[in-house]
Amino acid sequence: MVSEEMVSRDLSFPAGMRGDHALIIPFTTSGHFIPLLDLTRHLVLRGLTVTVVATSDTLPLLSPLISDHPSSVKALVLPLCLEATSGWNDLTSCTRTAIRDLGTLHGPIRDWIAGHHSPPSVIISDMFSGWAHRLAQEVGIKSILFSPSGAMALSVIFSLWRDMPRPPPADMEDTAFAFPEIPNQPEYPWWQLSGLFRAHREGDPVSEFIKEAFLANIQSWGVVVNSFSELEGAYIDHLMKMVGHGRVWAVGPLLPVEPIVSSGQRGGISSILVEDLVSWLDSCGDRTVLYVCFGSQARLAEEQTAALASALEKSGVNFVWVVREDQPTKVALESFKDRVAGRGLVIRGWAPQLPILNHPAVDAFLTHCGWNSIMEALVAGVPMLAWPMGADQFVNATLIADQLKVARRVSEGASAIPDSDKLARAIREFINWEDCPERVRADVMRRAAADTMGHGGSSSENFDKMVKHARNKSYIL
Ligand code: AWU
Repeated sequence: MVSEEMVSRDLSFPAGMRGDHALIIPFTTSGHFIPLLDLTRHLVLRGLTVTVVATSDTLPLLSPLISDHPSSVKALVLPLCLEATSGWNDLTSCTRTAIRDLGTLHGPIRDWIAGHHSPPSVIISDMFSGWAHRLAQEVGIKSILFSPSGAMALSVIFSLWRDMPRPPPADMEDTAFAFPEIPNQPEYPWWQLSGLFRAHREGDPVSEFIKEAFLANIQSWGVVVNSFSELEGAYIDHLMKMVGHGRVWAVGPLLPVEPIVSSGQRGGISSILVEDLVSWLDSCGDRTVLYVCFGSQARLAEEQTAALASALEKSGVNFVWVVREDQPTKVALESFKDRVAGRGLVIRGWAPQLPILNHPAVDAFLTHCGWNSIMEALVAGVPMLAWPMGADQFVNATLIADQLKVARRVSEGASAIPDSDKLARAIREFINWEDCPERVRADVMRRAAADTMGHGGSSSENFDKMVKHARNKSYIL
């Protein structure tokens, strides 16, 4: 639990620490908050002191980091009550509201900086908190955009907000939108583009605020991406061209520095004891288990849950399936669990994803292609079955299935209801297939990911460069 002295009032950092103090402004959903906390931990390990803007909702996620580094990490808790998101249906509207509400912290943060005896020399803010770049300009310090999405996805996002393509007629959502200047010239139907972008309505105050925030992202002093050059080199280079400078640093994969197993509490309180989970996986043979999880936001509809349950049952494989606490399930999970007893483990709530992906029994990952899940699978060398649902996931699926070929597509879209026989067949074919091409390539990526974060690796060196630039007070803003 976070004690009173851990929460900043005027930050009792040693005086004269200016230039080594970074202000971190996250976004509140797990997929954004988790990687930025991992980045913050790496900043602290490189000697910076950090203040992390938190709300009552996010403070519990921050407390392990504060407990580990009480003299280097403080929380700036500001009063803000955010609406809880409940699934894709209203995810976009909740995200829009959360971005707007977080933007109201601009003034209080500016006042905090003005009154601070050792103010930060840099603000590092999440892609959804682009308003912070204007704040940084007001107080005369550098601002760095943190992208929890990959470089290819960020390239598409930047293109959309820069060029503002007009929506097609309402009944033509399959109209293709091309991005000819992005490497490999990707193109997507309108409905697969960012929901946040598609919700833009000219003249609407929230829409205009969000658009300004994304344009500020493009104009930020620097960009940090949770990716690595061996994975997305061409897209990282493209981002440098888009922003017009070289201060684009790929520093991923961002993962906790502590031992994988202890990270059972990463991003949430696990609904299952990690020890019980590990012993269940130990009881399965190596490379015999399919892990099924669709991130922290997606909730399947009842028909989708039923189709997936049927496919898992028919496939005959071992599986770990994460079903969100608030996910409606007409499928009587109890009788389903009885029928698959011994080979199927259903985790209702929050799962310790890292210990699962890194267990030798886990052979493949049925994922929605959220970027953190992709990075975690690649670090573990686990090939994926791709079911992109929204946000940047269609772009991510292009990268991992069509270009890197470390994944196979099995479904597409937040409302898709997969054919359970076809899905069962795809799962059965994929599991425990000795020289499955995707697994071979996933192992290549595993080694590349380990090298890049290791001493002398490109991401490790990029991180050092980013910190050096951020500390350097002589930079012209
Ligand atoms: P992930 O990025 O996989 O998925 P979302 O939560 O959907 O995050 C953006 O964040 C993505 O690019 C978007 O596509 C959007 C969003 N986790 C866990 O530990 N246990 C669980 O039961 C469920 C999730 C962790 C998981 C990962 C994160 C989810 C950046 O998808 O390990 O770190 O939560 O992030």
